[in-house]
Amino acid sequence: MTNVKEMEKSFYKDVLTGLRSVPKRLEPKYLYDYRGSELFEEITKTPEYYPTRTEMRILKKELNSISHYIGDDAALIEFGSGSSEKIKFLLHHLKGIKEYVAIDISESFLLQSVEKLKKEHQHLYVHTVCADYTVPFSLPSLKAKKKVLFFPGSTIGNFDKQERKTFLNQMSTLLTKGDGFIIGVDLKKDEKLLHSAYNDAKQVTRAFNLNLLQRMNRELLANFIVENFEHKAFYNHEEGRVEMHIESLKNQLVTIGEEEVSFQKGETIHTESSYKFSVQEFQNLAKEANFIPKKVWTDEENLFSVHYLEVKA
Ligand code: AVJ
Repeated sequence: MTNVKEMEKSFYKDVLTGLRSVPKRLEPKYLYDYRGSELFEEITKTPEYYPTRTEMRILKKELNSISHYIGDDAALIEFGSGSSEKIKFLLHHLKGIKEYVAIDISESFLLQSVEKLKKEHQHLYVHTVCADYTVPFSLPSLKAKKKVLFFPGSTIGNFDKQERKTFLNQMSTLLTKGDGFIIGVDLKKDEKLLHSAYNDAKQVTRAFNLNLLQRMNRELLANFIVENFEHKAFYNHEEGRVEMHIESLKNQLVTIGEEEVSFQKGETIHTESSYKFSVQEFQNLAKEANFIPKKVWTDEENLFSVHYLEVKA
């Protein structure tokens, strides 16, 4: 288990480093405290945010094919247990899953969602790991014959070029020859659709982004005045990613713990990138990280893709 005090210390350190950088930035993982995880769940229910719903539709449509790739004695290992709908669905319908490992950075969220699962699947071996999967960690020892990693929601899109390389390589080291990796990847598409997915009318995405300021107020004794900042999200064509920023609406000075940080009017904190890929682009990445792309499932409108990769050696 990760020590909470240690986590808070590194949050403080990372915040100061990020806000003293030019341009200012904060790692997207910090968006997901308990409140942030709740708000993300709410985002997935907005009409504009298509990824979660589309991925779920693909899983339903392709259940038989997925079952074939998973096999009859597998441990499913999930990153980010916030996506409980997808997991519930797979565990309920795929008899080949004998064991389940939930890995999440938010311990309270993790324990809560896993408690329910245990009650509903009494014959399933369930393990929880509270970890930051952007740094190396190891898996508990498992009983099932085959390991299949499950990384839905296009969270891979949060990582920059180097981070996703490291991540995919690290995932392949958790596995042995013949093990699998099911990963959801958001596809490149019409810019207007992307824009509205990150600028929903009910402004849930705005609340999700600005919660990061409130989190710093709560946990780091910062004094951000939330009204003095605004949510900003747009598609960056050259980079092939949606960028989410928090924009300062005026020149201002903010205290964070013992330190002060100044903001110029119009200056932003880059809080998240969400890269979009073509099927080919993603398969090439997978190949570079010791995986064989075995199968890709998509929806009819080509909004989203789910890949089955097999580890090579
Ligand atoms: C959970 C990282 C996949 O990038 O679409 C949703 C997070 N941010 N709306 C995404 C998010 C703003 C989401 N991921």
